[in-house]
Amino acid sequence: MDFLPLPAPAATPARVLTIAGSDSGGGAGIQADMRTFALLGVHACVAVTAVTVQNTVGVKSFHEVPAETVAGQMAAVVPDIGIAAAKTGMLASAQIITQVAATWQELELTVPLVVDPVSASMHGDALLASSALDALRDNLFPLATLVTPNLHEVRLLVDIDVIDARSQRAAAIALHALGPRWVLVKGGHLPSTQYSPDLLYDGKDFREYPGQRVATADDHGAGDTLAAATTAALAHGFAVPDAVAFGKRWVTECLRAAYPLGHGHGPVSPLFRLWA
Ligand code: PXL
Repeated sequence: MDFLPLPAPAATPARVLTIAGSDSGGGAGIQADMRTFALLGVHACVAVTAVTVQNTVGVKSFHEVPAETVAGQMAAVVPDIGIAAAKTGMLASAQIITQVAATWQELELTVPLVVDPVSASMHGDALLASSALDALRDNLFPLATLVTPNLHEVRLLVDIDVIDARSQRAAAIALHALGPRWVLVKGGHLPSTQYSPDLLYDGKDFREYPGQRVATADDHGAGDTLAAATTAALAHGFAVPDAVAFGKRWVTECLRAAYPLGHGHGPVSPLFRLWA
């Protein structure tokens, strides 16, 4: 597959900002983002939102970072380092979401923003307070270039059960009405054995990304990796449909390279690029 151009040694790479939670198991969250950004030759700045206590079996608990510290991290890096795109992952609470949205506006950021509305781990453990859904819909979605919910998150956000292509379109329309420029309704949890069909919508046209389904139980961090690779492509100036196509190809390769780890679900792996 084609990759993004790597920066020359000692040349400053494209920069992005990830606003996300830490996964102590190293498979999802910030750690997934950093792995993908590094292997795509992108420098990632980080605003940590929460420290999760988890392994490959589940999330035991998490500790939220104070909202003003999240804002402080954003305000420290943006004017100094400069970013070409940003991504949000686990945001934990309504206070953090509200603060991230306010800070985004105070910093007058106009670069692409990918909002992955992380609500739970693959084990079903909550990573977002249920009281935070309003803040996500009202404060952050209108600032987003692209939102990337999975089917569980679609249900929480717009109360639609996606079971087929028709309901996937209905969900895209309902989500787009919340204000993001583009919506990607991910079909990874649909009951297809051959494809993992994602649907992109901008209020006008639907674009389908069939995607080969990779049969593996080691898919921890897949959503984060898709959103991170898409963000990296946006930082390189790709249009949204091309950035999504790139992200989809990248996560498919990472799923093929996923490895077993611990006693639960191993992580998708961008390390394949080291040998590619
Ligand atoms: O994959 C979603 C996700 C995002 N961020 C953190 C996580 C997870 C899933 O477990 O732990 C910190």
